[in-house]
Amino acid sequence: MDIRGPSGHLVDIDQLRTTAPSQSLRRLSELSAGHGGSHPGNLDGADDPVVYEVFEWTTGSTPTDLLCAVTVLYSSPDPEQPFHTRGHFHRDPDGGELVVGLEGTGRLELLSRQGEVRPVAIDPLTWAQVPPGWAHRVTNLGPVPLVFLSSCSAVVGHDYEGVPKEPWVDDLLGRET
Ligand code: PAN
Ligand code: ZN
Repeated sequence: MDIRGPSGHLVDIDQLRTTAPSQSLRRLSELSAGHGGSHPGNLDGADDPVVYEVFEWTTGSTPTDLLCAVTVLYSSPDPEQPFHTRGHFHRDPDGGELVVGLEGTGRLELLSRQGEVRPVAIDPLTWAQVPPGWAHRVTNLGPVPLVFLSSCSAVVGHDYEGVPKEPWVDDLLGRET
């Protein structure tokens, strides 16, 4: 059975933009520490590209409700500085997450409060788990957009404080794993 749509892709990004009830994006300048150092102010769209878009659905806002997100993480023009998501801890220390790769290839990176880093490969239709208490981000290591689905409690909360903007993993080492 072929589960791909007419475009040959599992995910139709234009359709996500039309239908997803909650949408956000991050540009390079917001993530600058890991993407080529400092960026001058007043960057225009070409100099300050969209690094990723996030599309979210939720069943409600109680602890038993679920949040589902699809992130489209674009491929960096510089393979030495691959694009990654910002990364966060969950405010709920018991709140883990399921991550499922849909398109493209990359790496889920886990970071403990003690500074331990665990890289996990992300490939199409493979899944990985974010254990409760670990910060997490995803890095695109391929030439095409990395699209992945995340699911967790709707009230898990995102905490970006104390999460380093710098790369957590040596990217050349990471590509060999
Ligand atoms: C994901 C992330 C998404 C964007 O849905 O929120 O990939 O990453 P940042 O939140 O770090 O910008 C998730 O982990 N939800 O909990
Ligand atoms: Zn999360």
